[in-house]
Amino acid sequence: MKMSMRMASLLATVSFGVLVAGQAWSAESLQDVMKRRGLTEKDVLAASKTYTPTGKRDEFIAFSSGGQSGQVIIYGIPSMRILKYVAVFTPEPWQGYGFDDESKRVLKEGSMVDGREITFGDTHHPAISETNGEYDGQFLFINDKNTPRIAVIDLKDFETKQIVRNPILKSEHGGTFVSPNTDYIIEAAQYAAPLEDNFVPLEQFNEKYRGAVTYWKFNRAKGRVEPENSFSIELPPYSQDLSDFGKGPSDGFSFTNSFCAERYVGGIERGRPPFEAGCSAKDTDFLHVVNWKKAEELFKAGKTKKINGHAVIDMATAAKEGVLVLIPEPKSPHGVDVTPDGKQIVVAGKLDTHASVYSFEKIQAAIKAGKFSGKDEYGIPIIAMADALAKQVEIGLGPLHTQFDSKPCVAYTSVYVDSQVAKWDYCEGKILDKMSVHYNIGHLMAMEGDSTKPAGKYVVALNKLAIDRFNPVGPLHPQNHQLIDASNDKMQLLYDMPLPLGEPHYAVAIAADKLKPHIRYPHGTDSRTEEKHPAAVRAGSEHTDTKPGKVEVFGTVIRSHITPEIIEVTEGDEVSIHLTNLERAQDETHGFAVSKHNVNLSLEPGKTASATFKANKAGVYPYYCTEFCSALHLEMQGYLLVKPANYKSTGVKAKEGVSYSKADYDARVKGNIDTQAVIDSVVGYITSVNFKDFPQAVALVEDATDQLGFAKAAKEKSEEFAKKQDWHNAALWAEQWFQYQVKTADIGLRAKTYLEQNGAKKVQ
Ligand code: CUK
Ligand code: CUA
Repeated sequence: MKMSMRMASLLATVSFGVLVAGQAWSAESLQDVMKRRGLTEKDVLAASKTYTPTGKRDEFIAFSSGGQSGQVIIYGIPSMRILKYVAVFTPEPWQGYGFDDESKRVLKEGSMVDGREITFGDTHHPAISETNGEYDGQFLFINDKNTPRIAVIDLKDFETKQIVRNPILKSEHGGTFVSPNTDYIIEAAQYAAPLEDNFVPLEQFNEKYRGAVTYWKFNRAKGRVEPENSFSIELPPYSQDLSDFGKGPSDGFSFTNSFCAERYVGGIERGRPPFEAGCSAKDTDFLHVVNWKKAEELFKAGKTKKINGHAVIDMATAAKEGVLVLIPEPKSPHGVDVTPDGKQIVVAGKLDTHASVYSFEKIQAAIKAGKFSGKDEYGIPIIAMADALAKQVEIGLGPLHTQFDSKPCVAYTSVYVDSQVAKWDYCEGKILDKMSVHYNIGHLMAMEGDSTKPAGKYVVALNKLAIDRFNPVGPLHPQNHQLIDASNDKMQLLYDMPLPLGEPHYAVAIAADKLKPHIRYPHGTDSRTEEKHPAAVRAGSEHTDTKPGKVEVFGTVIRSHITPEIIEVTEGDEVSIHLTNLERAQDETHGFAVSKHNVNLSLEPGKTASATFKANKAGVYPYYCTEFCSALHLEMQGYLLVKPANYKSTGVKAKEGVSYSKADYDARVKGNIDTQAVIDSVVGYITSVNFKDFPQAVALVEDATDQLGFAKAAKEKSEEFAKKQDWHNAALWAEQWFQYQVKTADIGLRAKTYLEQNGAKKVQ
């Protein structure tokens, strides 16, 4: 019969699939597989340390910069499975980012620059929010080196909520790092430039070009940066580089190092040696030590000047008030990392073989005693290296970045030129172990390894090149993140993971159980403002407002239809479509795309999102759901009809493709009654076991109950039409009733399988 799809056969298919999966073990032994795949015992041991069986989860979650993609990459450790790319500075269609009105607003906060739209970002350093110096898993921040700005990502839903553009920098690098209670987020300059937005000839580099470090005030309750409560400190044009906040005894201070303190200005085309020569000529650059608590007092006391509307403490004030001192550091340094106890600061220089360990106590003593070796050209006091240094440890060629282990005094430093990870003791000043990684390591990441309580266990080497490591995919290669087991004295290399999304400079990893993201939004949430969306509607209250030149649709989506299914507008109208996902079920996201109009929404359960566009060309434009959400996903469709401005209806009546008789109706109803028997048997099983002890199953049962409710409503409609002997509509509604039954059965079976696999027990 025309409309039928037998429930029994559907059920048979589903349960057959489960059976086959259960029997899929082959007779091959481990030895057979090792032989067939050429694996050594060491390989198998490494595999057993990363392999994560189906259904099992990771112990740590890593947030990696997505480099030139302007995004953030999330993956699990030790499985190294990529879980998500979070859209931050660049449009990303899957998440609807830059395609729905709500996220466009966020993206535009940082993308409109002097009338140009920036659709590229260069993310470098992600930072997880901290409480008392420990990762708390609430927020993630990340910077853009190219168009200086930072973003706030809320880890309740892993969405970007805010982008703030730096009002004075033209280039930055040393962000984002957070103070121990996340009251400030640091963003430091890279390539010096005038802080105002004007032209200044390079000849005035020393006099007019400047660096700066910005302290962005973060309001944790609101989950937003407050630009009006943020300030910067003007710095000399020394090419500031990485930064870190003090903690424990050094809380209240921050550290920013630099390269090219030579202030060399290149100009190959003018016959001068290039930047790289002039910027590395001297033996030392400067570590900037900032007393930011004092700077905050100056800011609050109004001892600032305004540049582009932003409060800046100038260098003279900073020097006079003891906010800023400099310490020489050897040579073209890169990473600056404060030890977990906050007592020491590790600096590693690209062109020096040592890690230099500075003592915060010594720095403080020198500042208190006024013991300075002199001042730089800008009047900033300099502490002699010898008066601040605790020790220097020979690490290898090109040490870059340092992270810390859960064991006291143990640090890991990436060694760029040697392509090694060095494990060393910064208290004793000795190397403990060295391991070669692939070419060439930039940052490395230990678990919670820059917090006050590192978690140990794993280190990941973030290698810049993949070269021959993976199957070739053309001249542009992915990067290679290598997982290292760091739980024993000797490090062991476990796994190579290609990362194909820009250059991930830095990454941070947090214990997975600290993250508690939402499963769904409260009904009708604007996820970007986290408030009730003004255009949210419930089932049955969908409507369309038409005004001259403007059509506004207030609709809903749920398995497997979009309400409305037909949207009629006139050429030239501005069209706004607001859609609310009515689903409560986990992972029942619907998409919404309109042919040729650059619209794609991602509607997670409970979310409301909008698309506004100009219907500038008459025509017929199908729209549909872009997520394969159910068996009838392809039928989750509709038409946007854009009529010409002067269109007159021809009065043509539609002819149905097929018309249904009483016999069709009766057959459909009989089928539905059989289907109900199957559903009842699944329900019988579920209620016969302790399903209430399984939150996952409870959620599925709730969803199934919802669907069964819809089935009941459709059944009543079909019966109304049957009473009027309108067999055509009665049969169609009977079919809709059946569709809801299919959804109920699908979810019920998922619950049944889950309960069987998780050891549900019979209840009396
Ligand atoms: S940077 Cu790329 S390796 Cu931007 Cu932190 Cu050091
Ligand atoms: Cu909703 Cu496909």
